[in-house]
Amino acid sequence: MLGLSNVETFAQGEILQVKWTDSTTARFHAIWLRDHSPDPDTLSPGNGQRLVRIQDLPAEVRIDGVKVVGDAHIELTFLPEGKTVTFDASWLLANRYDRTCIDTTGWTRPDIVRWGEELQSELPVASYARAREDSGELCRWLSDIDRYGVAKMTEMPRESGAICRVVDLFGYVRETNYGRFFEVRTEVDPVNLAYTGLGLQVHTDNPYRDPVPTLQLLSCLENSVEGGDSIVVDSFKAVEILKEESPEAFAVLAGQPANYTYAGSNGVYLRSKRPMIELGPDGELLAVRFNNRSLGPLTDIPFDQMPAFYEAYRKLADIMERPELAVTFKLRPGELFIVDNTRVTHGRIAYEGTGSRWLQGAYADLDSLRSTLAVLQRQELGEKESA
Ligand code: NM2
Ligand code: OGA
Ligand code: ZN
Repeated sequence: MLGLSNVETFAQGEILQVKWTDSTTARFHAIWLRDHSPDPDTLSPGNGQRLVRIQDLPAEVRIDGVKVVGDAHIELTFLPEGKTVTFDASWLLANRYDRTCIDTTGWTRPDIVRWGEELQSELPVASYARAREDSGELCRWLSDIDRYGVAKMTEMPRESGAICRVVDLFGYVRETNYGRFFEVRTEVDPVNLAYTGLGLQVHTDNPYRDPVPTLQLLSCLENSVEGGDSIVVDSFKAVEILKEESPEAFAVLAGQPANYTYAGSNGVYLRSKRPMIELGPDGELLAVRFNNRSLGPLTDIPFDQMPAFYEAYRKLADIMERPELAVTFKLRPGELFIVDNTRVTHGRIAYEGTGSRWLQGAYADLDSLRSTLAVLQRQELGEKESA
């Protein structure tokens, strides 16, 4: 653990500067520190939730007096309250925001790996049987999904609905109008083109929902037909290429709202208005919505911008279909794949003829996947440290 080398205040106590022994230096504002005071009147000791409103904290808060306690704690007194609180120096280090060398692109999280066809031979995979028994194996699988946005699972129980047991490993099924889980096979009078033998261009599912399900799973019970191979493409990679090759096209898709709709079955009329490329306030790439079947009438794009939008959409679609971006595989009975549905698009080639194809699908969400992952990682770290 890093020790403290110097702690002082500036600007009449409005700023605290902390220097650690590796010469990492970070400034903190008094209001930020006061807001995060780890005392039982500010943060509930049981659950860490804040007990006060922002207006309960003095706007003119200043730090009056700093004391280093041992090598790992800093004691601060806040005025005008005269409140003394002890901060953990390693907590401050982990949560510092005064970083000059902050990644200014800030485009995707640094641990996200954008991939193309090279992932074909290294598609992350885990066995259901092992992941259920071994939390290290589960942790690795979830971490791969977090980083690559896609993974396979093998050795699933060969029974209808087993897909929900995979979701149980990390989170909760997101039930929708399609059911808790749904059958993906050729049907008479299909309510969705997924329930036919047609090929499906790579897409993210349910862009017409807001919020969209952030994880999609597809499991295989039978697949003896000709065709029906699965395709996955990292849309974050595709968008990166679009941004490089045509910044204007990127700007249009990120800057104009698209409309998505689904009204294929009785009693359902889903609509959303969201950009095809969604960026955060700092320019971070947050999500892609790409689905040729479900793009609704675009009604909220200015008349003059419409041709540019369609041109940009075509460009992105062309990139999405570049062979060097595609990873393909044919699901076998007992196998499943999962995608981050805000990022990795999936599709299939057409199938027909003799044999049968029976997949099941389900939705879930990334928040609980990442939560489970974080808990398992902390557990692993603890085990390593105590070993
Ligand atoms: N199904 C498989 O988002 C979509 O409409 C793709 C979804 C019907 C649940 C298909
Ligand atoms: C879907 C889908 C692909 C397939 O159900 O959403 O994209 O392989 N299916 O059937
Ligand atoms: Zn789909």
